[in-house]
Amino acid sequence: MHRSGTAIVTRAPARLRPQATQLHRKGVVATYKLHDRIFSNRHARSLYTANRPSLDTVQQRIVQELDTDGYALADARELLSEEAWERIAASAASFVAETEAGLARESEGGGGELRRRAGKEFLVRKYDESGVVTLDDPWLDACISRRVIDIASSYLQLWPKLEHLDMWYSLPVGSGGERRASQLWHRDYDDRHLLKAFLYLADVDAESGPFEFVPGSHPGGRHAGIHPWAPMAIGRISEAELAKYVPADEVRTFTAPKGTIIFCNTSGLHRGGFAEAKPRVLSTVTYCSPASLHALTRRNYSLPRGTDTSSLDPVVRYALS
Ligand SMILES: O=C(O)CCC(=O)C(=O)O
Repeated sequence: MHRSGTAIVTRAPARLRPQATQLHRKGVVATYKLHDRIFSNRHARSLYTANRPSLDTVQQRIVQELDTDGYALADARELLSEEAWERIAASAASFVAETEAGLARESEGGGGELRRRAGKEFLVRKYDESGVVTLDDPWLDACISRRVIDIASSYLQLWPKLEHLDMWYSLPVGSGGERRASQLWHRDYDDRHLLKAFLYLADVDAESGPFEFVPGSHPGGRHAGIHPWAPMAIGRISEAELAKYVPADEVRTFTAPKGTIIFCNTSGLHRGGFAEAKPRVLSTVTYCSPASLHALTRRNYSLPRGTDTSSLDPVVRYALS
């Protein structure tokens, strides 16, 4: 979740807003750079180096593919137990049932309780900006399992922070609609040390808004220089603009069955969720560096007050702190 405003912007008189916004941006960028180079990320890197996990072959493959291409695919059951997967699938079924009941109420003139943002009405979120998530939540439990979090730390080469967690229901927008917001090509502002995972909770075909990515557009990749990542840059890139640099057949479109996990450094070029005919349902998680939480982003969830995290693995406690 974006850190969009500070007092310097919100309290500035209207005529001074542009200057205040500029000042705010400069401050945020400088804070991010300091935390990335010197303050918090240095510590997160040394924690990783001192506690390097040993990865199995599935984890190694994923990290290697992330390094080369900026994305990697896996089946949920390669990383999670059958029971863990069944629990996630059951919580997805409840979310879908609640969402579809809410949509039915809306179409009858009632509703209003579904979590949707202005400008992004096509997306219903389970938590949005303020989820209270218990440690036994099936998706959180998977995201803090060593099997998954060790992929994040090994790819990012630091102990990561778990910044964002949600389940999404992308509404069909009908054919002939126009892409908006994250349905357009963009790089995420969150961090350059970024790893998202999307777990498809229903089969995704061309009509249900597959996630798409330009392989090699992540930092360090062969296409990193196309409208390169910069802190706080949120520009969208048109299809025609992208085509100047990347032939259409290089773009990866992830139509895939239920249970597929897409790991991706989304500071690379990506888009998705343009569901024309069928809804798309997925769980998503974002791991980032501490510098991002200091300067660019805020968590979208919290643990219930009083949650005891003392018995958690230190890397997990760090991710949630
Ligand atoms: O919904 C999608 O597939 C795109 C998501 C996206 O742009 C993001 O998570 O940054």
